[in-house]
Amino acid sequence: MGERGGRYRDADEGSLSVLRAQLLLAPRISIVIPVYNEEAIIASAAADLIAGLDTRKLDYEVIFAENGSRDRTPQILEELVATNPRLRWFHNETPNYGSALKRGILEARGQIVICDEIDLCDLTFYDAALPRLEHVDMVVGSKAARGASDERPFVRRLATWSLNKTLRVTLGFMGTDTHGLKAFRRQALLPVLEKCGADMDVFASEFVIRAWQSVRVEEIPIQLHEKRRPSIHLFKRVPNVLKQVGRLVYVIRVKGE
Ligand SMILES: Nc1nc2c(ncn2[C@@H]2O[C@H](COP(=O)(O)OP(=O)(O)OP(=O)(O)O)[C@@H](O)[C@H]2O)c(=O)[nH]1
Ligand SMILES: [Mg+2]
Repeated sequence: MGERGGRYRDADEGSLSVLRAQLLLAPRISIVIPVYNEEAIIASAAADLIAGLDTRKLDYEVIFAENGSRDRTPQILEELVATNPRLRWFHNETPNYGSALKRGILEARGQIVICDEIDLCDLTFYDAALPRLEHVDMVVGSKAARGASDERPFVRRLATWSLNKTLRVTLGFMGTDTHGLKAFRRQALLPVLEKCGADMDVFASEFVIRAWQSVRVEEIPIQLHEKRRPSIHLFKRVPNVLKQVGRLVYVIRVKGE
């Protein structure tokens, strides 16, 4: 009994000190960036982001959530993480924006998580959002709010407008944007994340819609300037988005979950 108890005590103390070490080592901010076939811009975008974060003397890690890439993105990520201990990445076989983002958030260790995109890496959003997280749980960077500007082609702005309209009418969404930049307090949003069942493009929408329903959310306008044109053909994404939004309406409105 004594020995067993002692072993348990040892194990507890061991895991407690590991936990303590992890908490001490954990950076304050985790930046999660889903990436897919980004060999053209990933190295330069990562370098610019890191330079901006270091200039601001932020305590951070960057998690590249990669899945499905068929180009040199994985090799480039491997090289990047080998040269900088603040960088991490993971890979899954199937391309899926939502599951990459979700896994990245779950792997994040910082008290604060910022979800970014490799063609944005907008540090002015970080500057505006971080102080606001003293007062709210989530800050969404909206490309459709008053004061925002969106340089994307008309058809993509129309797609964003249509999606937001659909989410407002069907799900009572109160904000103006669900995709793209967001910063949040990890502990406050983990219960929200657990409820999210959508993947692909609609995961981000479900996450933000559910956040509006249960935690303090604030939107800030952003100036959207992509470093390149969207890599995925817009129209191919529409059927899946409609299917997933339909499922979301059923789950939230009909089942009340
Ligand atoms: N892991 C992963 N990342 C993806 C996938 N599709 C896109 N991404 C990443 O998500 C970010 C945004 O992708 P874009 O191709 O710019 O898409 P977008 O049209 O601007 O996205 P919206 O915000 O939905 O309008 C980039 O960092 C991409 O590399 C995917 O299937 N898997
Ligand atoms: Mg983009």
